[in-house]
Amino acid sequence: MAGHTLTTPTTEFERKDRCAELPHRPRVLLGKMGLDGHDRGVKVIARALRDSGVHVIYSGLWQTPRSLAISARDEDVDVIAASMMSNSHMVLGPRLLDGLELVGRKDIPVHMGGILPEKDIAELKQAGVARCFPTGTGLIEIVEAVKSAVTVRREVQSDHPTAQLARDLSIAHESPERLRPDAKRARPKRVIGITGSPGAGKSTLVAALASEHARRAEKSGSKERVGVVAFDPMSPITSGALLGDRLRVDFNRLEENVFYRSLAISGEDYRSLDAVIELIGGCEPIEGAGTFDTLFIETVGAGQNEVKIREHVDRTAVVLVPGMGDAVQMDKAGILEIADLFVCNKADHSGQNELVRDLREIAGKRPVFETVATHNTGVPELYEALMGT
Ligand code: B12
Repeated sequence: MAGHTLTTPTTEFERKDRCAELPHRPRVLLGKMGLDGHDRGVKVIARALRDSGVHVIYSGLWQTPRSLAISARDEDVDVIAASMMSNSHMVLGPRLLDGLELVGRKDIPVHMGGILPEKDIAELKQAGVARCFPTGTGLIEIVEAVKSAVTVRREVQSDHPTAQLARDLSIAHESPERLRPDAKRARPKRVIGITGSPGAGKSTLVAALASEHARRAEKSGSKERVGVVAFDPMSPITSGALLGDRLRVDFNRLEENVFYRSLAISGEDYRSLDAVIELIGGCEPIEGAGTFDTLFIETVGAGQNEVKIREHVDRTAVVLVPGMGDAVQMDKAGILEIADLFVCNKADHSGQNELVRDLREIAGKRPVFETVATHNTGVPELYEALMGT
């Protein structure tokens, strides 16, 4: 194997940690506002940034300025990089800036790129867009621009409690010794771990559970809010990460009813998780709303022996999908032992009967649920079991 290296780039862009010298890993929100589906550019940028050591949050197509502003605040990003391809930049750009002010983080800089006619750029800058990148901008230049937005994290200049929380979480996760000692902490009423192999549909399931919570709270007039912490893997080579779980959640509809935070980790390093959980539970309610009483923790795609999540949560659901392996796999020690309940997701796929049968065999008294998270099938029943109702 001489001459082969493990670091062969997966894209045309060289994988390299270009951010090691910064005060913290840059966090960037890649935003696609508007109704068009041009996502090729944003995907190219996402990979280049990740391969440079940046933590990239992608919230998906069709975001509104408001949902993007909420995402930027809750993810505590250093910069928003908005890709504009549909000739709506002159309307949506200024609305995004207004949105940031309304959610308490007008200090987050906005970079804008894509199809931006030269004549519009001066006007966008005058409106407050920090930098503009028309088509043809090189990837290194985009990475450098993101890096230049990183400043030392201090207490956030905002009286919005969720903005404070988001900053506290960044510090607790990356440099806990710098966490302000007066940050309020309380464990939420319920902390639920959702784990399982990569591709099991955990993100979609968690999004469906959080929506179910918000829907029921709205219907019953309850003020309880729900939080989600979603972990994704950090590159062992560049320390970069692509945090894409957020795109499963419809923030255009859920607004402030769900607090969602993506975090990158290497392996099963859940060192910061207890602090993260307690900070979310201790967050002051925003006007007219309640505290975060229920919290879902979504693990990275887990292998057979990844069981540490159990130490931090009250209840663990292990999610599996049909066609994963034969019954012998079920008898192995590890992740299946930590389940308080099992979920066979994608239960409309072939092999579902076999999986459910095998699970029932090993489950003992533990329940087995069948869901199709993309259609919300089985989600209300699972939600009730997890809530203990
Ligand atoms: C490929 C393409 C498509 C594909 C999209 C595939 C996809 N999943 O993205 C398809 C065929 C589906 C498509 C459809 C349409 N398209 Co089209 N499409 C293009 C085309 C030819 C290339 C875009 C592209 O992918 N480029 C490659 C990527 C890598 O580059 P990029 O997106 O420009 O991104 C780079 C830079 O711009 C920059 N960048 C981009 N965003 C950001 C953000 C930040 C913060 C930064 C720093 C940098 C940055 O960095 C990227 C990497 O270098 C452009 C024309 C062109 N030459 O740009 C038209 C174009 C964007 N399309 C256009 C139109 C009108 C349409 C349609 C409405 C056509 C129709 N009548 O049906 C539909 C819309 C469909 C929909 N659902 O939205 C127009 C938009 C006009 C405008 N904005 O004024 C363009 C400009 C063509 C034209 N000249 O008229 N399209």
